[in-house]
Amino acid sequence: MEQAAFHFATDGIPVFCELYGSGHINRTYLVETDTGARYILQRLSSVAFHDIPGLMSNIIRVTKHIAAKSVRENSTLHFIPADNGEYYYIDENGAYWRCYRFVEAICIQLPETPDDFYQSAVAFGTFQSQLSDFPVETLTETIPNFHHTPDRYRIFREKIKEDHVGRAATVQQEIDFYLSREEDGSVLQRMRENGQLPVRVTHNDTKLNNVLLDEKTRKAVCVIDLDTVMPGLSAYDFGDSIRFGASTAVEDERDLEKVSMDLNLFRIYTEGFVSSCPSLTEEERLALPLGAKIMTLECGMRFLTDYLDGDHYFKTAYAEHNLVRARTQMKLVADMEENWQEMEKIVRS
Ligand code: ADP
Ligand code: GN1
Ligand code: MG
Repeated sequence: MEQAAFHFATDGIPVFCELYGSGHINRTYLVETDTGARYILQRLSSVAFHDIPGLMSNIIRVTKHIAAKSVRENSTLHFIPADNGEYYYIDENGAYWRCYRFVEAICIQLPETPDDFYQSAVAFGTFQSQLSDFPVETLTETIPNFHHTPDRYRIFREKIKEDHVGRAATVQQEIDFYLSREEDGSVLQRMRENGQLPVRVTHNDTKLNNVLLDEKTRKAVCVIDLDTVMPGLSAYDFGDSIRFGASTAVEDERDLEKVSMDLNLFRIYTEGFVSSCPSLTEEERLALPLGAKIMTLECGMRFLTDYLDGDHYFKTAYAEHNLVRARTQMKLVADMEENWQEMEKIVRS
Protein backbone atom coordinates (compact mmCIF):
# COMPACT_ATOMS: atom_id res chain seq x y z
CA MET A 1 0.00 0.00 0.00
CA GLU A 2 1.44 3.36 -0.97
CA GLN A 3 1.55 5.56 2.16
CA ALA A 4 0.89 8.64 0.06
CA ALA A 5 -2.73 7.52 -0.45
CA PHE A 6 -3.51 8.26 3.21
CA HIS A 7 -2.59 11.91 2.89
CA PHE A 8 -5.55 12.85 0.69
CA ALA A 9 -9.13 13.67 1.68
CA THR A 10 -10.59 10.56 0.06
CA ASP A 11 -14.06 9.30 0.77
CA GLY A 12 -13.20 6.36 3.07
CA ILE A 13 -9.90 4.74 4.00
CA PRO A 14 -7.68 3.39 1.20
CA VAL A 15 -7.72 -0.42 1.24
CA PHE A 16 -6.40 -1.26 -2.22
CA CYS A 17 -3.69 0.21 -4.44
CA GLU A 18 -2.09 -1.11 -7.63
CA LEU A 19 -0.03 0.20 -10.54
CA TYR A 20 -2.25 1.38 -13.36
CA GLY A 21 -2.22 2.71 -16.95
CA SER A 22 0.44 3.00 -19.62
CA GLY A 23 1.80 6.57 -19.51
CA HIS A 24 5.49 7.23 -20.26
CA ILE A 25 6.07 9.85 -17.57
CA ASN A 26 4.34 9.55 -14.18
CA ARG A 27 3.87 6.57 -11.86
CA THR A 28 0.13 5.94 -11.76
CA TYR A 29 -1.86 3.86 -9.23
CA LEU A 30 -5.50 2.96 -8.88
CA VAL A 31 -6.69 3.31 -5.28
CA GLU A 32 -9.90 2.01 -3.76
CA THR A 33 -11.26 2.89 -0.32
CA ASP A 34 -13.44 0.96 2.11
CA THR A 35 -16.52 2.83 0.83
CA GLY A 36 -15.80 1.60 -2.71
CA ALA A 37 -14.68 5.04 -3.94
CA ARG A 38 -11.91 4.86 -6.56
CA TYR A 39 -9.10 7.31 -7.22
CA ILE A 40 -6.03 7.77 -9.37
CA LEU A 41 -2.92 8.41 -7.30
CA GLN A 42 0.13 9.66 -9.16
CA ARG A 43 3.75 10.20 -8.28
CA LEU A 44 4.87 12.95 -10.62
CA SER A 45 8.07 12.63 -12.61
CA SER A 46 10.81 14.81 -11.16
CA VAL A 47 12.81 14.34 -14.37
CA ALA A 48 10.07 15.93 -16.47
CA PHE A 49 8.66 18.52 -14.07
CA HIS A 50 10.64 21.06 -12.07
CA ASP A 51 7.86 23.31 -10.76
CA ILE A 52 5.09 21.06 -9.52
CA PRO A 53 3.28 23.69 -7.40
CA GLY A 54 3.08 25.86 -10.56
CA LEU A 55 1.95 22.87 -12.60
CA MET A 56 -0.81 21.97 -10.11
CA SER A 57 -1.95 25.59 -9.96
CA ASN A 58 -2.38 25.52 -13.78
CA ILE A 59 -4.34 22.26 -13.59
CA ILE A 60 -6.65 23.31 -10.75
CA ARG A 61 -7.54 26.59 -12.46
CA VAL A 62 -8.05 24.97 -15.85
CA THR A 63 -10.23 22.13 -14.51
CA LYS A 64 -12.35 24.60 -12.53
CA HIS A 65 -12.80 26.72 -15.65
CA ILE A 66 -14.02 23.69 -17.62
CA ALA A 67 -16.21 22.36 -14.77
CA ALA A 68 -17.97 25.74 -14.53
CA LYS A 69 -18.98 25.44 -18.19
CA SER A 70 -20.14 21.82 -18.17
CA VAL A 71 -23.25 20.10 -16.94
CA ARG A 72 -21.77 16.61 -17.02
CA GLU A 73 -20.06 15.57 -13.79
CA ASN A 74 -17.05 13.88 -15.39
CA SER A 75 -16.36 16.45 -18.07
CA THR A 76 -12.99 17.12 -16.47
CA LEU A 77 -10.70 15.76 -13.72
CA HIS A 78 -11.55 16.38 -10.03
CA PHE A 79 -8.56 16.72 -7.74
CA ILE A 80 -8.59 15.84 -4.04
CA PRO A 81 -6.86 18.13 -1.51
CA ALA A 82 -4.05 16.75 0.66
CA ASP A 83 -3.72 17.15 4.44
CA ASN A 84 -1.28 20.07 3.94
CA GLY A 85 -4.04 22.12 2.28
CA GLU A 86 -2.46 21.81 -1.19
CA TYR A 87 -3.43 19.64 -4.13
CA TYR A 88 -0.19 17.69 -3.75
CA TYR A 89 1.61 15.79 -1.04
CA ILE A 90 5.43 15.69 -0.74
CA ASP A 91 6.81 12.42 0.67
CA GLU A 92 9.96 11.94 2.77
CA ASN A 93 12.05 11.54 -0.41
CA GLY A 94 10.83 14.84 -1.78
CA ALA A 95 8.59 13.19 -4.41
CA TYR A 96 5.31 14.90 -5.30
CA TRP A 97 2.02 13.00 -5.30
CA ARG A 98 -1.49 13.97 -6.31
CA CYS A 99 -4.85 12.28 -6.21
CA TYR A 100 -7.99 12.65 -8.31
CA ARG A 101 -11.24 10.85 -8.93
CA PHE A 102 -11.06 7.74 -11.05
CA VAL A 103 -13.28 8.00 -14.14
CA GLU A 104 -15.13 4.83 -15.09
CA ALA A 105 -14.26 4.79 -18.80
CA ILE A 106 -11.90 3.18 -21.27
CA CYS A 107 -8.51 4.28 -22.51
CA ILE A 108 -7.24 2.94 -25.87
CA GLN A 109 -3.90 2.97 -27.69
CA LEU A 110 -5.26 2.91 -31.25
CA PRO A 111 -8.76 3.70 -32.53
CA GLU A 112 -10.87 0.55 -32.84
CA THR A 113 -13.18 2.34 -35.28
CA PRO A 114 -12.78 5.67 -37.12
CA ASP A 115 -15.47 7.08 -34.85
CA ASP A 116 -13.26 6.51 -31.77
CA PHE A 117 -10.75 8.82 -33.37
CA TYR A 118 -13.41 11.34 -34.36
CA GLN A 119 -14.59 11.44 -30.73
CA SER A 120 -11.06 12.10 -29.49
CA ALA A 121 -10.82 15.00 -31.97
CA VAL A 122 -14.05 16.44 -30.62
CA ALA A 123 -12.73 16.05 -27.06
CA PHE A 124 -9.43 17.84 -27.73
CA GLY A 125 -11.08 20.46 -29.96
CA THR A 126 -13.72 21.15 -27.31
CA PHE A 127 -11.05 21.29 -24.62
CA GLN A 128 -9.24 24.02 -26.54
CA SER A 129 -12.49 25.81 -27.28
CA GLN A 130 -13.61 25.78 -23.63
CA LEU A 131 -10.31 27.36 -22.67
CA SER A 132 -10.38 30.03 -25.39
CA ASP A 133 -11.46 32.64 -22.79
CA PHE A 134 -8.95 31.50 -20.15
CA PRO A 135 -6.20 34.09 -19.47
CA VAL A 136 -3.35 32.30 -21.23
CA GLU A 137 -0.66 34.65 -19.83
CA THR A 138 -1.39 33.44 -16.26
CA LEU A 139 -0.31 29.88 -17.01
CA THR A 140 3.08 28.60 -15.92
CA GLU A 141 5.19 26.97 -18.63
CA THR A 142 5.41 23.59 -16.90
CA ILE A 143 8.18 22.39 -19.22
CA PRO A 144 9.92 25.41 -20.73
CA ASN A 145 10.24 25.25 -24.53
CA PHE A 146 8.24 22.01 -24.60
CA HIS A 147 7.32 22.28 -28.29
CA HIS A 148 10.08 24.71 -29.25
CA THR A 149 11.40 22.39 -31.96
CA PRO A 150 14.62 24.38 -32.67
CA ASP A 151 15.48 24.15 -28.98
CA ARG A 152 14.80 20.39 -29.09
CA TYR A 153 17.33 20.26 -31.95
CA ARG A 154 19.85 22.12 -29.82
CA ILE A 155 19.52 19.50 -27.06
CA PHE A 156 19.65 16.68 -29.63
CA ARG A 157 22.97 18.00 -30.99
CA GLU A 158 24.34 18.30 -27.46
CA LYS A 159 23.48 14.70 -26.66
CA ILE A 160 25.00 13.46 -29.93
CA LYS A 161 28.22 15.25 -29.01
CA GLU A 162 28.27 14.06 -25.38
CA ASP A 163 27.38 10.50 -26.44
CA HIS A 164 27.12 9.47 -22.77
CA VAL A 165 26.43 5.80 -23.33
CA GLY A 166 28.34 5.31 -26.58
CA ARG A 167 25.29 4.71 -28.76
CA ALA A 168 25.73 7.50 -31.32
CA ALA A 169 27.82 5.52 -33.82
CA THR A 170 25.23 2.73 -33.90
CA VAL A 171 22.38 5.06 -34.89
CA GLN A 172 24.01 7.32 -37.47
CA GLN A 173 21.25 6.73 -40.01
CA GLU A 174 18.58 7.77 -37.54
CA ILE A 175 20.60 10.82 -36.46
CA ASP A 176 21.02 11.87 -40.10
CA PHE A 177 17.29 11.48 -40.75
CA TYR A 178 16.40 13.91 -37.98
CA LEU A 179 19.26 16.37 -38.64
CA SER A 180 18.37 16.63 -42.32
CA ARG A 181 14.92 17.96 -41.37
CA GLU A 182 16.02 20.65 -38.94
CA GLU A 183 14.91 23.47 -41.23
CA ASP A 184 11.43 21.94 -41.73
CA GLY A 185 11.14 21.51 -37.97
CA SER A 186 11.59 25.20 -37.23
CA VAL A 187 8.66 26.51 -39.28
CA LEU A 188 5.95 26.49 -36.58
CA GLN A 189 8.20 28.17 -34.02
CA ARG A 190 8.96 30.92 -36.54
CA MET A 191 5.25 31.41 -37.23
CA ARG A 192 4.64 31.61 -33.45
CA GLU A 193 7.40 34.17 -32.99
CA ASN A 194 6.31 36.43 -35.82
CA GLY A 195 2.70 36.38 -34.64
CA GLN A 196 1.33 34.55 -37.67
CA LEU A 197 -0.24 31.95 -35.38
CA PRO A 198 -1.98 32.93 -32.12
CA VAL A 199 -0.86 31.53 -28.78
CA ARG A 200 -3.71 29.67 -27.08
CA VAL A 201 -4.23 27.46 -24.06
CA THR A 202 -3.31 24.06 -25.43
CA HIS A 203 -2.98 20.56 -24.00
CA ASN A 204 0.30 19.75 -25.74
CA ASP A 205 0.16 15.98 -25.20
CA THR A 206 -2.90 14.91 -27.15
CA LYS A 207 -2.32 11.21 -27.52
CA LEU A 208 -5.40 9.06 -27.92
CA ASN A 209 -4.63 7.48 -24.53
CA ASN A 210 -4.96 10.90 -22.91
CA VAL A 211 -8.70 10.92 -23.53
CA LEU A 212 -11.20 8.60 -21.85
CA LEU A 213 -14.12 7.12 -23.81
CA ASP A 214 -17.42 5.83 -22.51
CA GLU A 215 -17.39 2.05 -22.87
CA LYS A 216 -21.00 1.81 -24.09
CA THR A 217 -21.62 4.95 -26.16
CA ARG A 218 -17.93 5.32 -27.21
CA LYS A 219 -18.34 9.09 -26.80
CA ALA A 220 -15.45 11.00 -25.19
CA VAL A 221 -15.90 11.48 -21.44
CA CYS A 222 -12.94 13.74 -20.66
CA VAL A 223 -9.43 14.76 -21.52
CA ILE A 224 -6.78 13.66 -18.98
CA ASP A 225 -3.01 14.10 -18.40
CA LEU A 226 -3.12 17.87 -17.95
CA ASP A 227 0.53 18.34 -16.90
CA THR A 228 1.48 20.09 -20.11
CA VAL A 229 -1.53 22.43 -20.39
CA MET A 230 0.14 25.77 -21.09
CA PRO A 231 0.47 28.40 -23.81
CA GLY A 232 0.88 26.78 -27.22
CA LEU A 233 -0.33 26.50 -30.81
CA SER A 234 -3.45 24.72 -32.02
CA ALA A 235 -1.20 22.91 -34.52
CA TYR A 236 0.61 21.19 -31.62
CA ASP A 237 -2.59 19.61 -30.33
CA PHE A 238 -3.82 18.62 -33.75
CA GLY A 239 -0.40 17.32 -34.76
CA ASP A 240 0.34 15.21 -31.71
CA SER A 241 -3.03 13.47 -32.07
CA ILE A 242 -2.27 12.60 -35.69
CA ARG A 243 1.20 11.36 -34.80
CA PHE A 244 -0.19 8.85 -32.33
CA GLY A 245 -3.74 7.99 -33.36
CA ALA A 246 -3.67 8.21 -37.17
CA SER A 247 -0.83 5.70 -37.27
CA THR A 248 -1.72 2.21 -38.44
CA ALA A 249 0.41 0.73 -35.65
CA VAL A 250 1.35 1.42 -32.06
CA GLU A 251 4.11 3.88 -31.22
CA ASP A 252 6.57 1.10 -30.40
CA GLU A 253 5.84 -1.28 -33.27
CA ARG A 254 9.06 -3.03 -34.32
CA ASP A 255 7.83 -4.05 -37.77
CA LEU A 256 7.98 -0.83 -39.75
CA GLU A 257 6.04 -2.42 -42.60
CA LYS A 258 3.01 -2.08 -40.36
CA VAL A 259 3.54 1.61 -39.69
CA SER A 260 1.97 4.28 -41.88
CA MET A 261 -0.22 7.34 -41.57
CA ASP A 262 -3.84 6.56 -42.39
CA LEU A 263 -5.16 9.38 -44.58
CA ASN A 264 -8.75 8.47 -43.81
CA LEU A 265 -8.07 8.86 -40.08
CA PHE A 266 -6.30 12.13 -40.84
CA ARG A 267 -9.46 13.37 -42.60
CA ILE A 268 -11.71 12.21 -39.79
CA TYR A 269 -9.63 13.87 -37.09
CA THR A 270 -9.49 17.10 -39.11
CA GLU A 271 -13.29 17.15 -39.36
CA GLY A 272 -13.78 16.57 -35.63
CA PHE A 273 -11.13 19.05 -34.53
CA VAL A 274 -12.00 21.90 -36.88
CA SER A 275 -15.74 21.61 -36.27
CA SER A 276 -15.36 21.70 -32.49
CA CYS A 277 -12.83 24.55 -32.62
CA PRO A 278 -14.72 27.19 -34.64
CA SER A 279 -12.45 30.05 -33.58
CA LEU A 280 -9.41 28.73 -35.48
CA THR A 281 -8.11 31.36 -37.89
CA GLU A 282 -7.58 30.56 -41.55
CA GLU A 283 -3.82 30.51 -40.97
CA GLU A 284 -4.19 28.13 -38.04
CA ARG A 285 -6.26 25.77 -40.15
CA LEU A 286 -3.73 25.84 -42.98
CA ALA A 287 -0.93 25.08 -40.50
CA LEU A 288 -2.52 21.82 -39.31
CA PRO A 289 -0.59 19.50 -41.67
CA LEU A 290 2.62 21.21 -40.52
CA GLY A 291 1.56 20.43 -36.95
CA ALA A 292 1.27 16.74 -37.81
CA LYS A 293 4.69 16.55 -39.43
CA ILE A 294 6.56 18.70 -36.93
CA MET A 295 5.07 17.05 -33.82
CA THR A 296 6.01 13.64 -35.24
CA LEU A 297 9.52 14.79 -36.15
CA GLU A 298 10.00 16.42 -32.75
CA CYS A 299 8.70 13.46 -30.77
CA GLY A 300 10.83 10.99 -32.71
CA MET A 301 13.88 13.17 -32.14
CA ARG A 302 13.04 13.32 -28.40
CA PHE A 303 12.95 9.50 -28.28
CA LEU A 304 16.33 9.34 -30.05
CA THR A 305 17.74 12.04 -27.75
CA ASP A 306 16.68 10.00 -24.72
CA TYR A 307 18.20 6.86 -26.27
CA LEU A 308 21.52 8.69 -26.73
CA ASP A 309 21.29 9.95 -23.16
CA GLY A 310 20.73 6.52 -21.58
CA ASP A 311 16.90 6.54 -21.28
CA HIS A 312 16.28 8.88 -18.36
CA TYR A 313 13.12 10.60 -19.51
CA PHE A 314 10.63 8.17 -21.09
CA LYS A 315 9.76 4.92 -19.33
CA THR A 316 11.26 2.02 -21.27
CA ALA A 317 10.59 -1.70 -21.05
CA TYR A 318 13.74 -2.86 -22.86
CA ALA A 319 17.10 -1.46 -23.97
CA GLU A 320 16.13 -0.44 -27.53
CA HIS A 321 12.66 0.83 -26.67
CA ASN A 322 13.33 4.51 -27.35
CA LEU A 323 15.14 3.63 -30.58
CA VAL A 324 12.19 1.55 -31.75
CA ARG A 325 9.91 4.51 -31.00
CA ALA A 326 12.24 6.92 -32.83
CA ARG A 327 12.05 4.65 -35.91
CA THR A 328 8.24 4.48 -36.02
CA GLN A 329 8.17 8.27 -35.98
CA MET A 330 10.67 8.38 -38.87
CA LYS A 331 8.43 6.10 -40.88
CA LEU A 332 5.44 8.33 -40.16
CA VAL A 333 7.31 11.51 -41.12
CA ALA A 334 8.43 9.93 -44.40
CA ASP A 335 4.86 8.84 -45.05
CA MET A 336 3.54 12.33 -44.40
CA GLU A 337 6.12 13.78 -46.78
CA GLU A 338 4.87 11.42 -49.45
CA ASN A 339 1.23 12.32 -48.80
CA TRP A 340 1.81 16.01 -48.21
CA GLN A 341 -0.35 17.33 -51.02
CA GLU A 342 -3.21 15.06 -50.06
CA MET A 343 -2.99 16.21 -46.41
CA GLU A 344 -3.11 19.85 -47.48
CA LYS A 345 -6.03 19.12 -49.78
CA ILE A 346 -7.99 17.47 -46.96
CA VAL A 347 -7.42 20.43 -44.65
CA ARG A 348 -8.37 22.95 -47.35
CA SER A 349 -11.57 21.06 -48.11
P1 ADP B 1 1.31 9.90 -17.92
O1 ADP B 1 1.73 11.35 -17.86
O2 ADP B 1 2.33 9.01 -17.32
O3 ADP B 1 0.92 9.53 -19.30
P2 ADP B 1 -1.55 9.95 -17.30
O4 ADP B 1 -2.08 11.07 -16.48
O5 ADP B 1 -1.83 9.96 -18.74
O6 ADP B 1 0.01 9.78 -16.98
O7 ADP B 1 -2.12 8.61 -16.66
C1 ADP B 1 -1.68 7.31 -17.07
C2 ADP B 1 -2.86 6.43 -17.41
O8 ADP B 1 -3.73 6.31 -16.24
C3 ADP B 1 -3.79 6.96 -18.49
O9 ADP B 1 -3.30 6.67 -19.77
C4 ADP B 1 -5.10 6.26 -18.15
O10 ADP B 1 -5.09 4.93 -18.61
C5 ADP B 1 -5.09 6.21 -16.64
N1 ADP B 1 -5.86 7.32 -16.02
C6 ADP B 1 -5.38 8.53 -15.71
N2 ADP B 1 -6.33 9.30 -15.14
C7 ADP B 1 -7.46 8.54 -15.07
C8 ADP B 1 -8.79 8.75 -14.53
N3 ADP B 1 -9.15 9.90 -13.95
N4 ADP B 1 -9.67 7.75 -14.62
C9 ADP B 1 -9.32 6.58 -15.18
N5 ADP B 1 -8.09 6.32 -15.68
C10 ADP B 1 -7.16 7.28 -15.64
C1 GN1 C 1 4.74 11.45 -23.02
O1 GN1 C 1 2.83 11.35 -20.51
P1 GN1 C 1 2.49 10.68 -21.78
O2 GN1 C 1 2.90 9.26 -21.84
O3 GN1 C 1 1.02 10.91 -22.10
C2 GN1 C 1 5.29 12.85 -23.23
C3 GN1 C 1 4.79 13.40 -24.56
C4 GN1 C 1 5.19 12.48 -25.71
C5 GN1 C 1 4.65 11.10 -25.41
C6 GN1 C 1 5.09 10.10 -26.45
C7 GN1 C 1 5.28 15.32 -20.39
O4 GN1 C 1 3.32 11.48 -22.91
O5 GN1 C 1 5.35 14.69 -24.79
O6 GN1 C 1 4.68 12.96 -26.93
O7 GN1 C 1 5.09 10.62 -24.12
N1 GN1 C 1 4.89 13.70 -22.13
C8 GN1 C 1 5.77 14.53 -21.54
O8 GN1 C 1 4.32 8.95 -26.35
O9 GN1 C 1 6.93 14.63 -21.92
MG1 MG D 1 -0.66 10.12 -20.48
